[in-house]
Amino acid sequence: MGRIILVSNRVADISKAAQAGGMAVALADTLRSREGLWFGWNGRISDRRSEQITTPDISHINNTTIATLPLSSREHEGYYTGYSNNVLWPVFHARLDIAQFESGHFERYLAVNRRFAQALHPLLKPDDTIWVHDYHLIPLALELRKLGVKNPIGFFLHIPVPPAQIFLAIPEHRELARGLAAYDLVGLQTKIDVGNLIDYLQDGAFGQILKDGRIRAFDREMAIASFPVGIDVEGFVGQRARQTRDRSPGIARIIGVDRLDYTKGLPQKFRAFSRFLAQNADYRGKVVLSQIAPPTRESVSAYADIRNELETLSGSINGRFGELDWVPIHYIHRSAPRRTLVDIYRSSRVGLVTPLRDGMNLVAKEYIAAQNPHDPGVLILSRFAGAAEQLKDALIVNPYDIDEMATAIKTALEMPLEERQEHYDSLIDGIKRQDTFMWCRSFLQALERLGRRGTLAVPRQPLEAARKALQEIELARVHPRVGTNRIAPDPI
Ligand code: GDG
Repeated sequence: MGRIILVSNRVADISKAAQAGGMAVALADTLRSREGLWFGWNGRISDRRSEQITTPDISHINNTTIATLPLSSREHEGYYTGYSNNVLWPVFHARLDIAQFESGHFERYLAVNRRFAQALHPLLKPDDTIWVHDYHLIPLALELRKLGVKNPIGFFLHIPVPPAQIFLAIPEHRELARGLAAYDLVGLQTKIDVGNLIDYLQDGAFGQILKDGRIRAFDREMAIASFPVGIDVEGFVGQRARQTRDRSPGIARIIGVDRLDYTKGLPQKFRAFSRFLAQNADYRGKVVLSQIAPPTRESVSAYADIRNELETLSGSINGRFGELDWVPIHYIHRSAPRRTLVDIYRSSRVGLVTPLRDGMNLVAKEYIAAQNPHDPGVLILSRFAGAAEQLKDALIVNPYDIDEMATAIKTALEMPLEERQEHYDSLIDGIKRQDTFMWCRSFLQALERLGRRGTLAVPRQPLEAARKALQEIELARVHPRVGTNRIAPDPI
């Protein structure tokens, strides 16, 4: 069996993968069981001379080779901040209003991908399988193909794909599509993402769906399929340092854990909690919202704006409802140690996960995994998180609908034990089945199969599958007036 070559913007420290959590665990696990190489940026910003470097620093951990390169500050500004974080991240999360289409950044983005390809190329062997991660590196396969690389190359996008009309707003959308077409397999989080990408490729890049379900575009054929990212359930729950505390009677806690990002819907979440307190005076003094929101990408101005907005909002809500012995919102703008998250999740009555848009959202899965099966808490989940496609037994809400979220908070706090257990049983089952190891295995098996036989069983009618997924989420949504009752499908 050939080696696995992982490529990502940052290379995780595989000796500390368990603490990093999420997919670092699965990727490190794959590299443990098979010879491999992990290639990417080393996190350092050097001077201009580093733009000429195409010989990576090499180190070894067991049978894994780690190969990394620095970025110059000009590259960091154009490739990372300018294009990846100020264009691709907002547009793919359907925030055209925040995107900054400034000239020069795309060229820098391409140049870094080209330099990465030049540095990776001499390290490759003919039977390697290459797996590239995320939006920073869309053009990498095309740059490798230009250098003559014929190996199977797969790409996994961790963030959502926007509807075609939004994708089309990116000035360089066709260059990005051409880049995607250089992969053999493009993996996305959900069926809805697959539908969006195929829609775009047909309308914006004149792609065709072939009989076997693959897509032909720019004279290449690629398979596009969904591989929902999962968590390492046992690893996550098992890492707690002490016996987890169960919930204490008295004050019920609602927990939110989100990087402080404008996609995570934090102001809407705070407003919904405020609306809930305004409408349910009997709950004042009996419930708190604890929001852990570690800082990220602080050099990007939109992140400073969201931070200011949240600080103002939490201050005004606490000022309006708080008492000397009760503060309604605990807002923590710091990272919590990973092993304490299990404890915090488990002792919280409600998990409030309401992003405006999210590729998957692992916090939703971690919250359920941490629950006590005999007395589980309730997950409230945005219909716009990729996780909603799998976790339909959560209380599914529209994060733009403040009243609906306020109602869902009340429903969750008052849900009887039996109903909570029913929801939990069905959710934990799916989370255990589609865990992080299954995600990693199924993607690599699909890619290697494509490499060997050139075919892969993908849904023949991906657009139909996407439509069905959307309809199922709408059916699962909490109805604002009738609590957890599902909306009955229209009889006609
Ligand atoms: C991207 C996509 C997709 C958060 N706060 C703390 C902390 N975390 C951990 C959580 C969770 C992870 O970070 C966050 O993962 P998410 O999936 O929720 O979101 P993104 O960071 O936006 O990740 C996303 C994911 O990639 C994987 O494909 O699901 O849609 O946007 O594991 O627990 N960990 C610690 N302290 C914190 O304060 N230790």
